[in-house]
Order: sequence, then structure tokens, then C-alpha cells
Amino acid sequence: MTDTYMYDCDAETMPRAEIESLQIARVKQTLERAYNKVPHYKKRFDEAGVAPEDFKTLDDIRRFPFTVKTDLRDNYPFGMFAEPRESLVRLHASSGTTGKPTVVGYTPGDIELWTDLMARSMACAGALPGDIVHNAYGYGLFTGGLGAHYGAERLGCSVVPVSGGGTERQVVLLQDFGARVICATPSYALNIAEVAARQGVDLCELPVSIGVFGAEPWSDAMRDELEDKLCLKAVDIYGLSEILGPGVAMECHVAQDGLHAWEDHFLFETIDPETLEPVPEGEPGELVITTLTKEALPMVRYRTRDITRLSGEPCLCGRTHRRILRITGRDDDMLIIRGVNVYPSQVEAVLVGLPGIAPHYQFVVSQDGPMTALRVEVEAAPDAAGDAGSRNAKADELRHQIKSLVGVTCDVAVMEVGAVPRSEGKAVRVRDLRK
Ligand code: DLL
Repeated sequence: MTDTYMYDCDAETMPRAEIESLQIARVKQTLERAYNKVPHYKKRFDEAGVAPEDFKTLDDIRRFPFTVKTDLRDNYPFGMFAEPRESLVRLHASSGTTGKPTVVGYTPGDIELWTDLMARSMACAGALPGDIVHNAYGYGLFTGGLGAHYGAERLGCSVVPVSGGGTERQVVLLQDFGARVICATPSYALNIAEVAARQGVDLCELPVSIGVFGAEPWSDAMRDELEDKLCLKAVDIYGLSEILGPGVAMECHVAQDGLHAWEDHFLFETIDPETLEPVPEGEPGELVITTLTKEALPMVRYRTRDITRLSGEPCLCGRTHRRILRITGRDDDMLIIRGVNVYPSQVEAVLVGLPGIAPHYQFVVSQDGPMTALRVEVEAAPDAAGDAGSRNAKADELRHQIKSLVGVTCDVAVMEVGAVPRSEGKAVRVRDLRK
């Protein structure tokens, strides 16, 4: 995958009207492909009394049924594919912690598309041909490693395919090879920074200057923390395997203010997850995505469960694709604590950067009679560990801050340094003792 990426400025700065007419033509193709080639879609469209020819304007998409993760599980492993399995060159799968994994497949054309969109995303992050890219996303069934790898190669970068783990060695490689770009989950990047500090390596003296961070929710407070600890510009990358993998939306390094959603290849909607009705632009809702150019696995109105807002405000960088603003979390990660909805990332925004507190945390959820109880476990900063008494005082302070800023009543424990598990990929933010 080393063909050079041709920076396609026209595609990224297309006037709104052109984006929409391209989307109309491409949604039609996706609906036809899905209806004619995937029995699941034919059945669902027939049940809903709609056919591809009913789609004439973008609003008509609302007449078509949603697709959900269980549709992929119910058709495990290859039942949702629109192309014969023999014509696929790659299969990825989710880890499947609950039940069967979900399997996604790619034709050679899909790999080309993914590679181009990841090259576009890396360029949007500020990576340049000739850069060394330290790729600490996990390689394997997870799409992060190979997705970033192919895209960075296509942009003309030298990729270090280090994957996740072996953190001491990651620090040595960053030092010896001098990568300018690092790709990792934000929680793993923080782990690398912590290990570097322990090894006496000052990351600010290294060339690393761009962090392409995603695959899990993170807050602006965490951005500040990462930019400070790794001395780089941190940008957000979004994607999901059911739709493509990483490279569905990318924050530009110019504005660092939300992720350009690549609208020439996907149609984005936001809906109220309860009523399933569309929410107005700018309001929080569940992101729903229709693929426009995928061959093996066309997705019609896929409910991502990710909560975000769409923004059509012009961006400083000149790209015209609308942005999705920070993903607060998945609606299945949302907890209801004494009637208040809360996502881990909201609490993260309060505790990261607080003096005396390290940016490592976990939610512990348990049943307290009829109520769900939340305990937030955090760590004292290494230079402020103190004794149990001072940690308890800090915990009280934090409990009040969370109550006043997030509105949730919880217990807080400030633990010793190293007590919260460190991540090497996607951080486990919730430990649910009820399960
Ligand atoms: O996480 C793909 C990816 C790899 C994205 C590397 C970015 C970087 P999945 O394993 O299928 O794919 O998980 C997708 O992760 O529905 C979100 O809940 C979450 N997620 C991904 N990116 C972000 C982000 C990859 N930037 C699921 N912010 C998605 C918040 C994210 N959550």
C-alpha cells in the first residue's frame, strides 16, 4: 500500500450544494446495493414498505429502517456482506465481550477507500510526507493499527508498526527514531508519557509534535494534559469498524475544534435515541451513519450509539465538511445515578488537571438497595501522594466538584500512585460490580 496519496483539496472544500448532490447519487447506489445484494436489507425494506427508488432527497433517508449492531451479530459471520466472501481481501472483528463478535469485510476497493481516507485524515492532523509515524494503535482484529498504518504509508510517511504494549520499548523507539507523529488511544499516550517520565526521558526534547488520538472518549481537559505531558498538538480521530475503521472523521490541526466528518463517503444524521426522531444541528444526539461508497459491507442508517453534536459552522481550515463535536460517550456507557445521567468523560473533564490528582480514573458501579451507586476511583499525583488523611480531604473536595459541575452524587476514593489500571489500548473506564 505505498501508492502516493494525491491531496484532494477539491473533495475537502466542496461547496455544500455539491456535497449534497453527490450524497444523493451515492445514497441511491448504497440503497440499491443493499436491497439487491443483502437479504437482510431486502427483508427490512420490504417490511417497512420502502424501496430504493423512494429515495429522492436527503430527507427521504428517514423513511428507511435503521441498522443496529445486533443485525451484524444475527447474521454472523458473513450474512451482511454484499459481495461474495471470496472477493474480500480482509476481515476484521470486534472483540465481542458480549456474545458473538461482529465481523466486517473489505473488498480491494474498500481497502483503497480506507487507505485514502486515512491518508486524508493524517494530512488533516498535520502529518507530512516524509514524517516518521509511531503507530501505537493495536494491530490485529482491531482496525486501529492497520487502518492508521496504510493511511500513513500512503501519505508518504515511514511507519513504525509498534502496536500497543511494551511501553518501555515504545519510549526507546520514540527517542531513537525521532517520530514526529504518534498514533495511540489517549489513555495509552498518557501511559507512555508516564513511563517516559519514570525512565527520565523528557518527551519535550524529542521531535514528536502531533498526536492522533482516538478510539475512546476523551475530554478537552485530557487534551491539555496530553499536550502538556507529551509536548505536542493533540487531535481527535473517530471511526468504527462497522462503518470503516479509523478515518470516518478527523479533527484538523488548524482549529482543533471538532472532527470533519467525511461527507463525500458517509451520510451523517443525529437522532434522539428514545424517539428516533432527528435532532436539530448543534443539539446532542446519537450519530447515525450511512456508507456511500463501501462495497462489501454497505451500511444503511447504522446506529452508532455514540452521542455527539453536528456542527455546520465554517471551520478556520477551509474544509466544508460538517464537524462532529467531541463524542461524549456511547449511550450504553451512560449511567443513571440517582436520576442523573452521567458519562465517564464528563467526570474526566472535572478531575483531569486538578492539582494533586493524576489523570487516571475508573468508575466503580454497584447496587445500593434500589439505587445504583457510583464510586470514582482516582489517583493522587506522584508529587502530592501525601498520607491517607490528605488523600481523604482531596476526595471530599473532588466529590463536591463533581456534584456541582456534573450534578451527580458519588463516592470518591483518592488512591495511591499506580492503583488505577493503566491502558495499552482502549481504557476500561467502568467496572460494573452488578454484572
Ligand atoms: O475504535 C476505530 C478507531 C481506531 C478509531 C483508531 C480511532 C482511532 P471500534 O473498535 O469498532 O473502532 O470502536 C468504535 O469506539 O463507536 C466509539 O464508541 C469509540 N470511538 C472511536 N473513536 C472515538 C473518538 C475504532 N475519537 C467505537 N472519541 C465508536 C470517542 C470514539 N469515542
